[in-house]
Amino acid sequence: MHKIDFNDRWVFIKEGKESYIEKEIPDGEYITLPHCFNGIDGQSGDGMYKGKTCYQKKVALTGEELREYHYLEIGAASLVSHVYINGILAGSSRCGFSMYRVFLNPLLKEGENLISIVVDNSRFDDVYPLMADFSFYGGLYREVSWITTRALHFELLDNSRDGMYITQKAIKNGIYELKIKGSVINELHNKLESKIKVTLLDKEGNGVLSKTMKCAVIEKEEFEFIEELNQPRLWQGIEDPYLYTLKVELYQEEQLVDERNLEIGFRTIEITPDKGVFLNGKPIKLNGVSRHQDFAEVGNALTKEHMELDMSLIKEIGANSIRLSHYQHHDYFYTLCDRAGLLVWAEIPFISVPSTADKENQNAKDQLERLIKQAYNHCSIYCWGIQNEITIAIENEQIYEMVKELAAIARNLDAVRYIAQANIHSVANESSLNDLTDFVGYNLYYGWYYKEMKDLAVRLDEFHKVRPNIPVMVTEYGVDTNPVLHSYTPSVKDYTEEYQLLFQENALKTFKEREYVLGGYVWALFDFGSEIRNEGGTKGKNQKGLVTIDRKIKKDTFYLCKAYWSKEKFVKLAGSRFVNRHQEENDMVVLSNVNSVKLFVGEKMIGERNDHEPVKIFKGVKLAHGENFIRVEAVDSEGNCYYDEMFLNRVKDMDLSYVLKKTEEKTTVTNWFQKFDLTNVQEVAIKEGYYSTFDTIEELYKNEEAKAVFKKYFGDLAENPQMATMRGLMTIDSMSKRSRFNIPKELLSVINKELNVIEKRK
Ligand code: GCB
Repeated sequence: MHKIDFNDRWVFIKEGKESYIEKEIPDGEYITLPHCFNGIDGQSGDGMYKGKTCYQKKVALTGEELREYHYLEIGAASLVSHVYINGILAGSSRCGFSMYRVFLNPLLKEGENLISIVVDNSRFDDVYPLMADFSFYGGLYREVSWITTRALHFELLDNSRDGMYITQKAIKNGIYELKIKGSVINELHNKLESKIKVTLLDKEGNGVLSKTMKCAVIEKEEFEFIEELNQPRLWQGIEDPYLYTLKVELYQEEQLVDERNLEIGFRTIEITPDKGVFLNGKPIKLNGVSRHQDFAEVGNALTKEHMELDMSLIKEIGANSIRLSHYQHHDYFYTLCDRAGLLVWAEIPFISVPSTADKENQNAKDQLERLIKQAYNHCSIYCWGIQNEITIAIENEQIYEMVKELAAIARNLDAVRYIAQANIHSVANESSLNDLTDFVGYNLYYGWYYKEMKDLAVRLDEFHKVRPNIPVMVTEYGVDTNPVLHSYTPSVKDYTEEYQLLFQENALKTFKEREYVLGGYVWALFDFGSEIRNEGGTKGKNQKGLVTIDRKIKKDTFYLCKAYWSKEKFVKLAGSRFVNRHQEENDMVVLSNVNSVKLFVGEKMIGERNDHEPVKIFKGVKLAHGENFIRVEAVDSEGNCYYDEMFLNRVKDMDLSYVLKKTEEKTTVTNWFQKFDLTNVQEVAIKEGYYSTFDTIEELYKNEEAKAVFKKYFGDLAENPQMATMRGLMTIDSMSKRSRFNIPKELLSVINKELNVIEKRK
């Protein structure tokens, strides 16, 4: 297989005329892939383009070249795409985060060929994600490659990436089994003799294992090697992410015709309900971050440099695990994770609400199949996440069935890895949803969307008590934070850096104190585009990141995590952006993984600490009027020094630019029910054939009277774009189970009294 970049000089137009399928775009723009057409508007919060677009490129081929076999590999195109060669459909994909390939030969001709790719990011009722808190960027946003093969080659069209699957597992006392299973294709469909050779090389390039197998191929032939390896050097996570290279060569009569070089790590991962996670038999708390793939101004059109920058930040913070949410990420990113030693939670966008248009849930199944087949060979991946908060609107048997089916598909495709899910907090501990995967994650926002920070520990302990046999972790926790906002008295929904710090510290302590908690994934490492958001002084972004979307500002909480997780010694003064201080006495927060720390104001040392605490607070430090130079000095046990410094300005009056102007916030969280009388409410026995709180909003809306009742209590709620997508699923009853709607139980009876007298027409 010969693969070349096919990224330069595409012609792009942000419209999808039928004629572009076969005719050249007259006045398009020249672009280079990867390309996203929502790089700016997908993060502006002012509405983004959603619709058809077209990418075109010409390629000239000679008669001789046509005797070879040609494939186009599309890294990813969002959300739905169709590839046309000289006006004829050659292939398409409804899995906007996965790679796909198209066999070109039947449609190619000698001379010039026109390739048109129509990419559409409109809403499709049967394509995930349907609804989520991130921007559904459109574009041909990963690289495109042109692949040329000989007649004999490894499989290219089974939705896998490598045409083979490598499985490693420990079988006994330091002995590992290495299984390589794949297929060889013969384009000529006449019998060809081939030979497959596998060689395992260590980092220095020494052969550790070598095996050859003969294989006669007519059309397609499967092959399988099962070898044993004694005492391989293990992949030890971030401590020592040791990788071997597996070279798999395909020969036709002694001539090398195809080849794969795949990195592989040997490791065992055990997840227990009471003692947490074990990597190669050693306990490891998952100090995790979550990542969305987008970046300021380019949307999801990432280059290798973007991904390497992200990885350098992940390494800096000291995370040992990552949740790559909420969809399949770039293959190179999984490779970076293998090399960095991160344990990866990989997942599909079966998120928020299931499709009512796709009864078979085919799109979720397809995305799962592609994720697993394409990412299978990455040793960093320890689990497949099959759903995220899929019960936001409603939790019922149908959804359980869907999750069950996805779990079965994942198990069938990968017998070794764990299968997991991330539940919304409203899923009861006892819910049978929790029984459908090997372990469970909960997205818990106690102290942000609901209740208080301390309730995180309460909830986890309750879960563990009720479900002692289900391993549990926190798959999301976080708070929106705008690094220009500051407070002496941080509180929920103030969006300050100081509140994020408190929130994060509470969570990290909670995990640390509980052996049974597998760990947590902070939501999120980077701010990300979310077209539906307008809060915390910013539009179009979710600001729960520890780093801003342009990766330029590391919020204080970044260093808090670093102090907890990283072995790279450092010291950092929190609050350096909270420059103008109107109080004389200030608590100085020092974040460090070095025990011995001294704090200075000007030349004067005003305090010293020597302990293991990652957060060291120097209380009531007095500031003089005007500029104050604050310096912190840390010395480790070997005598190495680390410094940080900042200027603080003592001012007379409070700097109001640090306080959020509460104008834009109008969320669905209200107390509007207070205006209804809920005293002495009697329960209503629901009559069949009449409307009730158990009908979906869509059904209520079909009847003018029932709609009026709904509107009386909820106003235009059902018409806001987010709710609109849930109308077919959500009932008033299911809304009442979501704390953000704040619906008192008694209100259901009040509403039923009015709804349950309206007869349903046949
Ligand atoms: C969640 C979702 C995630 C959101 C996050 C939030 O539970 O899984 O996609 O971005 O909450 O910030 O609200």
